[in-house]
Amino acid sequence: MRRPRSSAPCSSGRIATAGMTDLFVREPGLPGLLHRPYWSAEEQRTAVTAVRAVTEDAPFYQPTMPRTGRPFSVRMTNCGALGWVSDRNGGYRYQPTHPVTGLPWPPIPDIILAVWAAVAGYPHPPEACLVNHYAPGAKLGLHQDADEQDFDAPVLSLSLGDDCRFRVGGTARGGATRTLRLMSGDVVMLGGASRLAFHGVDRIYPGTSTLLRDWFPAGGRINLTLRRVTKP
Ligand code: MD3
Ligand code: FE
Repeated sequence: MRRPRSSAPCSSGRIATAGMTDLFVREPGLPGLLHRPYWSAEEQRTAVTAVRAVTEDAPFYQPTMPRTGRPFSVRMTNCGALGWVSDRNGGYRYQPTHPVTGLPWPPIPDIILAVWAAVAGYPHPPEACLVNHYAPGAKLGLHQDADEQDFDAPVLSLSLGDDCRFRVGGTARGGATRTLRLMSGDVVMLGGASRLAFHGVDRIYPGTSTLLRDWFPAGGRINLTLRRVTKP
């Protein structure tokens, strides 16, 4: 069920060669994408407690697609100065307040900011931390993250709870894609050539983690996506 912490993070990767990236696995054919286990089990529990506190002030809501109003199967909330939201009339955008409560987003917890500081290699803090909750059966179609003004900063993803099948391709729609299995505690960083790669979540694997059991008895996955939105 759980990957032993001592095992190689991903059998298909090879180890990069410079600086912090020594600790990452580079995926062949995906330059700029780095993937590795990051948080220990204890750190994962600390992070869940912090994210749960965020959602008490900024509850998960169900975003809808621009124009059609079709609901996402993923529920979302945010912390940080700016949050990513979507609805039928406003479309995809960043805004400083929760679309349901109207309140400012809570601050990004320190344990999450610390990952950016250690990993991102970018000299300014993230402005947005999107919190996605995938119940069993939820998925996220292939898309690009292009609602930001700053594509120089990487995007950093942290996974908590059940494993998922993550799909990533190139920067053009319709090209070849490949899949990675993301597990609780993993970090993925998308920078450089992969910053505008198409990506999505095909499915989650219910029952592969007990981390969120007390919060979501049916299981599920939480993804934290850290982004720079504006140019510094
Ligand atoms: C690859 N979330 O919220 S995070 C999203 O697991 C989103 O919830 C997924 O895609 C999730 O927009 C994937 C990993 C991720 C984030 C940004 C990327 C992968 C990326 C940008 C470029 C390429
Ligand atoms: Fe995305």
